Amino acid sequence: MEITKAEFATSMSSYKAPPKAFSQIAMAGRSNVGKSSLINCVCRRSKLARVGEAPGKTRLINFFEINESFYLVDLPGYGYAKASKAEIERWGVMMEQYFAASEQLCGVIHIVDIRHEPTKDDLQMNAFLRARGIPFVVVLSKADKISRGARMKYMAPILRALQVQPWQAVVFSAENGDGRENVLLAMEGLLQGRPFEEKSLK
Ligand SMILES: Nc1nc2c(ncn2[C@@H]2O[C@H](COP(=O)(O)OP(=O)(O)OP(=O)(O)O)[C@@H](O)[C@H]2O)c(=O)[nH]1
Ligand SMILES: [Mg+2]
Repeated sequence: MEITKAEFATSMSSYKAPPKAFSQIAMAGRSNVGKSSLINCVCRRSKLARVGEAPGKTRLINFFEINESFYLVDLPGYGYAKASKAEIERWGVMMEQYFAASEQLCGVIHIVDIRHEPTKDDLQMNAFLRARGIPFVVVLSKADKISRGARMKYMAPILRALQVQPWQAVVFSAENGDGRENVLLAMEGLLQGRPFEEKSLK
């Protein structure tokens, strides 16, 4: 799959069906992990989704229409340490609502920072997706921050904690585009309802 057309569709603070009944792939992960950057990288558009130096940039549920056939959904991140109790609560309600109501959701890209072991929130997201039976692919972001040789060392404990096999996960950098093809394959797999395996590249 290649993305030939990408445009902002709509933003919402509480879930309502977007304009078209397209399949949706949502980006989930900690605040600042690179969800919005991943959307920009796969679409090759540096300013499609708003990216922030500081965590808590994406506050609403943002829909991007891709190839006139599906939506990429940019969700606000979790685990932002400086968020107030009220904001955390608002986030929880928004997410709960989104996952409960979005009938067209066909899968989630769960993004975690390759440099850090999963947080309690990451584990919770993982358990939530499994409990709801929502197909997901784990993407390890910011791979440009570590050397290639160190990848396996960083990946192993993360994948163990999330109970994902190495060939089912994608190592990715929005900075240099490493792993972009695999992210696209993973998205294609979610849209077609088949699991992603890196082998399928070869
Ligand atoms: N080096 C490097 N930096 C990245 C990468 N992906 C994102 N960043 C940087 O990380 C910061 C946060 O990126 P965002 O894409 O806004 O993160 P987010 O997950 O959407 O954050 P929230 O909207 O707050 O939940 C920005 O300064 C990005 O430039 C990456 O692959 N490599
Ligand atoms: Mg964001």
